[in-house]
Amino acid sequence: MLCSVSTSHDLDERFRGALTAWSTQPTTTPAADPHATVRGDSGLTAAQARELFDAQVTSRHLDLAARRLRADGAGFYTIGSAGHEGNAAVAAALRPTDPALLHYRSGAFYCARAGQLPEGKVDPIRDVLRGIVASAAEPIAGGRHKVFGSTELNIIPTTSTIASHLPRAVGLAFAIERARQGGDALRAGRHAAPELDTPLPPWPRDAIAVCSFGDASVNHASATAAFNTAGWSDFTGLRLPLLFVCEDNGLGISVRSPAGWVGAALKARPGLRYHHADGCDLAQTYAVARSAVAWVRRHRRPAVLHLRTVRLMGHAGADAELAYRAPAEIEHDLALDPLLRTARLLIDSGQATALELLSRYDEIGWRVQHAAAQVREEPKLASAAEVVAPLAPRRPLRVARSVTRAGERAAGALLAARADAFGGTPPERGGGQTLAQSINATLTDLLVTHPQALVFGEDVARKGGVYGVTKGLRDRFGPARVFDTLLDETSILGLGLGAGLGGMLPIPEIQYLAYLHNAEDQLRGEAASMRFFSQGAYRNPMVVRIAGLAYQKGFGGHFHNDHSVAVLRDIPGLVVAAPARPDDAAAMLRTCVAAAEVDGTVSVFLEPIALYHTRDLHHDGDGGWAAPYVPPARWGDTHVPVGRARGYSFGPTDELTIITFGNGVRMSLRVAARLAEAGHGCRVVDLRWLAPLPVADIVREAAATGRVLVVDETRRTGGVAEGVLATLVDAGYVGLARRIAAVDTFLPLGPAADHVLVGEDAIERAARALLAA
Ligand SMILES: Cc1ncc(C[n+]2csc(CCOP(=O)(O)OP(=O)(O)O)c2C)c(N)n1
Ligand SMILES: [Mg+2]
Repeated sequence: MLCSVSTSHDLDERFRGALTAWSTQPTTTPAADPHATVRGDSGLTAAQARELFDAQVTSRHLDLAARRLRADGAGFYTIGSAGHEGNAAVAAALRPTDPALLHYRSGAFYCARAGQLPEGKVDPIRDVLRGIVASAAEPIAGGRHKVFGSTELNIIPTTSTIASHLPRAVGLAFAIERARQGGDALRAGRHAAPELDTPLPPWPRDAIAVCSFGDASVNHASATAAFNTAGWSDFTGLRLPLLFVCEDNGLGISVRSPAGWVGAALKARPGLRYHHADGCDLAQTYAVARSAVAWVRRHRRPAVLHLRTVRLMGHAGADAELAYRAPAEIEHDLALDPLLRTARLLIDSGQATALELLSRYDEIGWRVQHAAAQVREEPKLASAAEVVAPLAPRRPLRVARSVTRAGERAAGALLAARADAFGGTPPERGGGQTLAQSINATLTDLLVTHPQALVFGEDVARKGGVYGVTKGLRDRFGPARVFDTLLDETSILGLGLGAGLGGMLPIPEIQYLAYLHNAEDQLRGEAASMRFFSQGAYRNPMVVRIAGLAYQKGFGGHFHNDHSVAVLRDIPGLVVAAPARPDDAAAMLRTCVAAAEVDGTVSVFLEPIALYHTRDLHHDGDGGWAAPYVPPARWGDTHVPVGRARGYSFGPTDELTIITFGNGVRMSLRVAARLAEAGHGCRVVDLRWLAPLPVADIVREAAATGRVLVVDETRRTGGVAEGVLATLVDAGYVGLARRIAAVDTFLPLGPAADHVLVGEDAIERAARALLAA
């Protein structure tokens, strides 16, 4: 027996065996009132305990079914909740309107929450089984992954990346609290748009957010970021109604959490109120969860609920846990089986006999088996088109209309608010603007026209950004809409992820591209995948401004001149904007915000630092890189759609096409002017969008000359040029094509950087060589 205790069959047998044995014991307790509490002052009524027993049993049978389906080749996911079913009591302590981001072992929570809705509204058995068999009919992810998620249950699907949902949960709590304050914090900005209704989150004012996770996950950087940010926020007086639930089974796959570590680590977190319960004991879990939830709800402050659980049947179906656990240890956990504990509670409190519970267990088991038989043959996603359909749908016409309407509002109903925001002098009345000034003015306008927009990041508020790009925004709109965050990129993006879910329009800033990378999964695994894993039911619209690219004068080195965008370009569905010019930056930023609003698009808006304050193009004082600000009435006419390049033409002939972006645009324009003087006609194409690439424009402009030079300031390997050249090949381009790109290295400090970066001389040499070819 001991050697096979990990199997679903044995777990099932044990439960039956125990209840059968108990059924022969004389019942001493008289039948109790279903409204009475089952034990002491737990607050858990007998009726509730029975319902939760059902949820626990349902979850257990789903785990057993997952193993059977897997063995039959019909199921694709076996990580289960067995041993964690005490989390049903956490659901019972919450309201079904409290948004939840769940651990993959929170199956009983899911079932218990489904039970809180009117009968038949959500069928947890069918939902979960469909996830297991990757049925396209699965209601939240549609067969894209086995997740716990449901709009009816306010359960937001999470990915399998440990703890990656925790920073989002912090953001969600932030969004809930903002909304609770009547949305007034949003509207409090002096220049909010009164005629626009700020979309409020679909949760009640007094909702709280909850997120669950395992014990090993407590150590993850994303988790520590979330704990720290919640505590930090609490310390500053910011209210965050968030309950962290740690389901502590003592193991992370095969690695033990050192005895006492999880409790010590969670207790030591400043700003987090610690609660602990035996997660195998339903009544105790309920009592402690209820008190924790009530405290969070009342005080709007973060707390942690540490539940001691056990893990039954190993980590997942394929896990042979006897390889790393002693049989006695496994046996010990089995004895703590929460289902048996709840059964005992019901029997001891006179609510049910062992035989009644056994027959209930069998009845639910039968229902699960029946449903499994029905869903196992359901169609799967049948084509690449079906798989990607919800990833990042784009409606460019609506986006364009949204830009036009924002302009109409700014020129109409919001005229006074806008004038006020600009201190009486709107930017279009001034002269040519730099890139930094243009972005600053555009952000000002966006905060006027979009009352749900928030600007935040490191140093963006009081200082106005390292380069002054957000200067004055806090004064104009107040600290509720423009604020400094703590120094943690994961938390900055997490805040955006939750705020976006909560109906806001976050515009976070990452101070330097090099510092995105430690937080990149919040973009890749979380932001970009939200629509994919929820079929668009949930979205996290966001425009992440990132200062980046190279060529900074006087402030060198890799960290402030990171020019690697490969990590962004392959994130499915992510829009990557890389404006070079002030006027393009303004239009493109408006596009990104409109796309966020209309389609829930997640964009990275990559700002070339070296061009922030550049005014001239060809000669000192020519002002060729500055551009006038486009007034709102013309935003519609000057709209730049996602994925459309900008072209420039030099000279009378059409001999060469230079395809470039960012700093490369300015350098290439200068080279093109020199070539034109020498009689060579040349086109320069500014890609403007690095994802999706402007394929049609690339192909057309390349074909026009038959000689293409790609000027790519990013690294040769994985750089943008690779994408451009592949685009040309894919399109059947047969002309000449060359590229120049940066050397595959980190950038050194000082003038040595010029040895590895693309420079104007190199561009000119390459262009002349191509012209001579
Ligand atoms: C970031 C990340 N690293 C590694 C993994 C692989 N992995 C999946 S579950 C797991 C252990 C998690 O342990 P714990 O947090 O205690 O949760 P439990 O499975 O025990 O409930 C690991 C390492 C992952 N999913 N995500
Ligand atoms: Mg664990």
